[in-house]
Amino acid sequence: MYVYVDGTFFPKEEAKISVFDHGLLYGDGVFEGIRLYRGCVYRLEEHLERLEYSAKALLLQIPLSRAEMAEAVCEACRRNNLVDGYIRLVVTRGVGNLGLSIASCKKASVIIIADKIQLYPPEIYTKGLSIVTVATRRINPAALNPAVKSLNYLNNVLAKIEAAQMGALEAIMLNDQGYVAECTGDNLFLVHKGVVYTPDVSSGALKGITRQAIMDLCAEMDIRVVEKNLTRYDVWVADECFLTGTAAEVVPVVAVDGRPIGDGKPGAITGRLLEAFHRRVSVDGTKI
Ligand code: PXG
Repeated sequence: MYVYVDGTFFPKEEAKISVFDHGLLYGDGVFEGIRLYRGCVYRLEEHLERLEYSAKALLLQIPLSRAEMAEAVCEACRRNNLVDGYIRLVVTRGVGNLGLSIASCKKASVIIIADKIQLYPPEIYTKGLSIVTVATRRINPAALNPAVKSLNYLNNVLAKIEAAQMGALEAIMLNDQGYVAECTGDNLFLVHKGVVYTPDVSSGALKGITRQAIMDLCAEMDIRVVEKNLTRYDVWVADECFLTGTAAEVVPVVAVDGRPIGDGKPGAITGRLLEAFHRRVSVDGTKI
């Protein structure tokens, strides 16, 4: 495997960054997780735009243009002979002195890893996932807006640890007002009486690219989508629940907090969306 670091492809073992990189010292940086399906990078422009917005919010100058970044992502896939895979794009603040100040960091570093990812065992997609609500709240947007996909993922890591301690593979995180925000690495959707619901991004959810893809599919399929504040009660009484994310794709949820969702089996609308999503990803995207 070859990993891109600042313009050069290194064998996996030799791909390294400095211990003085503020990405490591302070979690000062941004990232994207992107999928490659049948030689096409899925929604690459959207991912690069979100990366640019995350960087802009942190006053982080990405050293490559949008077009150069797109080309580097495609080249990373080609170098690794990938047809289906997962791309981790990271921009760190770069090497600096000790101390939080960004002033000593002269140039951001760009890392591109093109690999495979499997978040859940395959049977989860047909049988469904059981998840729990955890006590760890989603970070307040006034402290660090979750719309910024930063290298500070401790909030999510803590929630994931809590989920694992309860024997669950994923966790619902509430915001500081007690409304559902999202899961640790996925957005959450409900279906109730034929209408699809998802928390508004102001809840503290990431503006997920898979979330948007599902909303686009709903529009095409004449399924109404409502973005609003959702409570745990709304989740418990929903007919269906599913999660979306680049790594996770579309995952049916069949139980939450020990309560079956609907009849405790993956729902019909979830199934239709999952199928439509898979049909779409294998034809859409930027050819590498
Ligand atoms: N919420 C959070 C907090 C995320 O980190 C999503 C929602 C889904 O967004 P997208 O744009 O991917 O539909 C994410 C994305 C990983 C991994 O390695 C996690 C994500 C994406 C790719 C890989 O666990 N999370």
